[in-house]
Parts: sequence; structure tokens; C-alpha cells
Amino acid sequence: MTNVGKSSSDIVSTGIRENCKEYDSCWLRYHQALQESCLSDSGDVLKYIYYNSSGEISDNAYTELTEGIARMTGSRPACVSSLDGPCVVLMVSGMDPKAESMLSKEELRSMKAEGFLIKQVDKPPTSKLLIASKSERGLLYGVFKFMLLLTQGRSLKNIHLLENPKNKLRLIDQWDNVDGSVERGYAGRSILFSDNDLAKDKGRISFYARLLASVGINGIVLNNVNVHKEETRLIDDRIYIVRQLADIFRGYGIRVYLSINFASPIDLGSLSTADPLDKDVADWWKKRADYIYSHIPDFGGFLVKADSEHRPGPYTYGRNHAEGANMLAAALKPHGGLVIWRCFVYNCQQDWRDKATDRAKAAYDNYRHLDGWFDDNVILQVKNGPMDFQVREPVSPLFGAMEQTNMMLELQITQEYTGQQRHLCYLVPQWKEILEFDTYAASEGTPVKRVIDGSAFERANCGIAGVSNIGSDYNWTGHYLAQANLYGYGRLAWDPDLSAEEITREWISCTFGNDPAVMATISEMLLASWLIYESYTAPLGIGWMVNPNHHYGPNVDGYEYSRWGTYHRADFQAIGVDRTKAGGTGFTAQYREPNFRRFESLDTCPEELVLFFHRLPYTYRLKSGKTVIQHIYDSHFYGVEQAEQLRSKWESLKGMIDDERHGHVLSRLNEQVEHAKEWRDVINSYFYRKTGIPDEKGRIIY
Ligand code: GCV
Repeated sequence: MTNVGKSSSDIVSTGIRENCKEYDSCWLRYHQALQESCLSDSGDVLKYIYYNSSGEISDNAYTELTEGIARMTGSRPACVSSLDGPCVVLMVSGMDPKAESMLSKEELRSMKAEGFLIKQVDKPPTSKLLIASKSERGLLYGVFKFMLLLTQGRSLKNIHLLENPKNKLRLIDQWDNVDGSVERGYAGRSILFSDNDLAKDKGRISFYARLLASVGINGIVLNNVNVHKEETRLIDDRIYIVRQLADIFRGYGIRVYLSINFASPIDLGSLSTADPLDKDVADWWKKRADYIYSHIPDFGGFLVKADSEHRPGPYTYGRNHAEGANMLAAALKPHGGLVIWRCFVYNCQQDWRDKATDRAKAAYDNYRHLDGWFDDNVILQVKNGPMDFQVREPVSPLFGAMEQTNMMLELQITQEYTGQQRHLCYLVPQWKEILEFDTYAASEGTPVKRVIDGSAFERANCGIAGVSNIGSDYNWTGHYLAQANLYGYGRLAWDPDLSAEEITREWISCTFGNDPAVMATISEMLLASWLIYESYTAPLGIGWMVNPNHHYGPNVDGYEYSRWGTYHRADFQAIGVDRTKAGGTGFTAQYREPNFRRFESLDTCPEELVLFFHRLPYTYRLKSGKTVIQHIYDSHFYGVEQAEQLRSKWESLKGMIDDERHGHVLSRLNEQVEHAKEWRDVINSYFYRKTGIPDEKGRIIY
């Protein structure tokens, strides 16, 4: 018996897979009654699962499949040990010769370590659906994909689907502190730590591991890159916390990593220096690595923020960052560990009067000359843009500059500068632009996604990291729809070639179902939201017009006269920073041709970035025919109208999705509309007062 046509309240209880009471199930609801077409295609297959245990991860894969099918069909599949009848077969290569005989040599060869194959074997009435992998992790990913296909109502008839992850390292970075606070967290407290200890709700941590694994994440950095006194002890007497977390994440194929304090030998040891070339320091780290691995044998490695925003680092000792990173890498190497070294290094004590120093140039200037100097188990982690996760920035030129270095892209899922999960801002379209940006590094056609998957320069250790947006709120992400950012990040980490539209459809299907009107409306809202947010905040790539410290809300001069290197330089005649080689800071010259020339010339510079690269009079005419000032006015009025549109679209879904989620999102959208008006009025009034140029359309500006 199936649950087709039943209301959700009729669905048989299936224990742990029921929507949790303490927290939302996000995209793992399995609420969707299986479609008739899907069921008739698969016949009795979904009633039986052939599975021989091959370890903890594959046991979790088996549970996921059993419970997921139970929720979707109303009946729990039985575990069988014979391959004679119809069934879903779970198989890890090397563990079960009988099941393995269903794979051809070619299929085995094409599957990479963490990839999987889903295929139909035999014809009805004995047809089977095989989910196979070379690893337990791959099997788990295969099962999640299988559940996604069922949720989307896809036909499994004659299915033959092989997937390999494009990126080897697919990491999530928590900015969690052990006291339970989260730096730039907008969804409550940490779910990992509280009161300098492990958080109490292990079930929730385990559910997070499941969520992450469902989108293919295979590593988690547990603590904030700003490592303070208490977090420094995570590699010392607080290692037991890390061990317990590793035990939870391991079951879902996720390795744990730690952010470390470069000055640990001083802060924890009895050393008077952290100089990376000092033998005692190197020995100290070697012993420390041995200690960590004795507790956590599959520990992933260290993430390091050094010489950045007052964090200690090699510069204190006159050493460069290759010397610092390689010293740590040598300690981790015998254990197979990695050093992920962040390139977010710039002068945060700049004098705003100094127009020669350009923060945008800092990452390239600090690392370009070190290309080729880093050991094989060091990876440079570069933020997507040269500044800091603004709503619009060019792609960091460093991605096109390091041919002999392992590279990782760092994205920010948490919405520090993009509405802090109070505004709807779906970032997948932004991330797609970044991943597709052609660096011209190897030749034409070397997009960022090929630099970070290692294929452009045949680098072994590469990947992607995203700063997490979750916390202890019931819905995990503050704004329900911000769950889509976490989902989308994972899917792009797995396969950057997926389109934003496809990822969006998947997420909606799993989260809200397949109703065409719901699908179309939420999809439109999500896909439009980034550009809407951009239009009522900072125009034409200028960035930074936010309140200092917490970064929420408009403040045009908030960072103008500060030490952070973040200036728009607006006066009564012109705005923008000249970053050209010809007359400005020379940042454009960090790009390879033809990007250099494209950004250097006003004629070819993409308009959405024009004030990032050029300083323009307010009366300069853009390609649209509008002056810069008129563009600013229009875009801010338009942004508010669009925010109102988002709200009406959502209102149209009343009754089509549950009241709890509908009401919550509506209240966020109400806030967004009001707040967009604040942005509009503050920004427009500032520029009107600065320039004295009225709005051509005569709208109210204060
Ligand atoms: C974790 C920005 C953020 C900081 C963050 C830093 C970083 O400056 O505002 O909160 O620190 O980036 O990425 O290291």
C-alpha cells in the first residue's frame, strides 16, 4: 500500500525520520508522497533493500534509505539477503562480490573514490535498482541522490546515473566560539559548543552532519578562524570536545578540522617564540600533531588565519607565509593532515588619507610571489573577492595567479553583508558567477571552478569552503529561505556545473513540494533576490555603506574615515576608487589579459562594477544613458518596489504552504520592505545632499 493521495497526517510514523520537534527538518523532510508514475516504474523494488553492512557510514546510508522510503510510501522496506527478487541494492565495491558482479569493469573504472552509480539491473519482475560506490561515503551520497530523485518524482526506469564530485575538498567553516557565540551568526547560538564545552544536544549535531552529508560536504572546520584563548585549548586539554564531535561527524563521512592559533607554542607551551623557523617551535607542533592524531586518527588538519586582523603569524618574526604554512604542514604530513592557509591578509590599520594603499591589492601582493613555495599538503584559501564578501565585488585576481599552488575558494554562506538572514538574498546566482569567471590562468577557458577543482594545473589538494549560516534557531538559518543558501552551497561544492535554476528546483521540491505554482513562485523569488538586495544597497560595485561593526543597515560613511581600507571617496563631484593602472592604484594590473584591459577601460568595464574600478563624476552617462546619480536614485527606488513584489509573491502562497513557515517568512519580508525603504532614503538623501542634483523623476528624496 502506498500513501499516494493520502494527507500527510495519515502517513505511518517512522520513528527517527519524523519531522523533529526541536528543529526543522530543512530539505530532509521526505514529505512528498511518491508519484504514481514513479511507483509503477519501480514496481516492488522499493519494498526490499539488499544490504550487507560495510561500516558506520553505510549503515547510516541504509537507515536513510529505509526511513526515507517508509516516509514516502507509508511502508518500511524489508532488508533481504538474496538478489533473486526485485530490490534496491546497496553496494560498496570490494565488500560484496555477489552485488559487485552487477557492475561492469568500465563502470567501476569511471567511478572515483567518492562517486556513485545508480542503475537499473534486470527487467521486471526481478528488476533491481543498484546504488554502488567505491567508498562508504560515495554510497551515502548515492542514497541521498536516490532520495532526491524520488522526491522530485523522477522516473527511475532504465536509470543509469554516474556522478563523481568535482571538488575533492568540500568544506563547511563554522565561525563558532566555544562559549557558544557565533561570529557573524544570524541564527542563534552555536549548535556545537556551549559554556566552553560540547553543546548538550548531540542529536542536533548529528542531524546537522546528516544535512551536510546530504549535499556532499566532507569536512567541517569546527571553530572560528579568530582563535581566542579558550579555543586555543581545543588542541590541548579541550581535545575531548573535538574527539566527541569527530565521532558524530565521522558517521556521515565528514572529517573535522580546527582553526588554530599560530602563537599556540607561546600560549599553550612554555616557549617564548612562535617563529616558524625555530627548531623548538617546529618540534612543538610535531608533538602537538601526534597528540591530536592519537585522539582523532582521521583528523583533517588546520585552518589558519595568520597576520590578519590582529591574529599572530609569521610576519612577527620576519618570516613569510610559506615558511609559516610549511612548518605546520611538516607536522601534519606524517598523519595525512592538511594546512588550509587563508589569504585574507591586509593592512587593517590604514590611514584613510592614504590613497596609494589599496586593500583590494593585498591578497595578491602577499601571496603571488610565493607561488611554488608551498608544500603539497598546504592549500591557500582565498575569499571570492579582493575585499570581503560584499554584495558585489570582482573575483579575486589571485585565482588567476597561482599555477604551482593548491587553491581553495572561500564563500560566505552566512549573510554578513547581504542582509543577515533578515533579508532574502539567495546567493547561488552570485556564486555561479564567481565559479564561471574566466581567470585566463592556463589559457582562455580557465574558470575559477577549474582552478579550485585542481584540474587547471593538476593540483592534488584543492576545493571549496563556505562559512556556515546555521545556529540554534528552530529553523537553523534565521530566515527559512536562507536554508536554500546552505543547500545550494553544498550542491555547487559537489558540482559547480549545476545551474542555479536546477539547484533551486531541487531545494524547493525537497522543502516545499512539487506544486507547480509554489515551485514557480519561490523559484522566481529566490533567483531575483540577490540583484534586488544589491539594487537598494550599495550601487555599481562600491560596497561597504554599512554600519560599522555589526554591518547591518545603511551608513554611507560608516567605513569612509576608518582604518579598514574600505573607501568610496565620494565628494560633491565624483564617486568611486580609481583602481586602474593608468591613473589609479594599479589593482587592475593584477588580472591577466584580457581581464586587465576589460576592467582598465571604462568602455569595457562591466557596469555593475564600474565604481569599484573607476572614479566617475555623478554626471557621467552609463551605457543605459542614465547618469551615475540618476542610476543611484532609480536603482534604490526600483529595489524597494522589487522588495514589495517579493512580499506580494509570497503572500500569494498563503494556504499553499504551512502557516508556520508562511507566517515566519512573511514577517521577514515585511521587515525587508521597511528596511529597503530605509536604505533607499538614506542613500538617496546622502547623494542628493552631496551633489545637489535633483531626481529627474521628481520623487521624494529627503
Ligand atoms: C571571522 C571580516 C568579518 C570578520 C571575520 C573576518 C575573516 O572582517 O567581519 O568577522 O572574522 O572577515 O574572514 O577573518
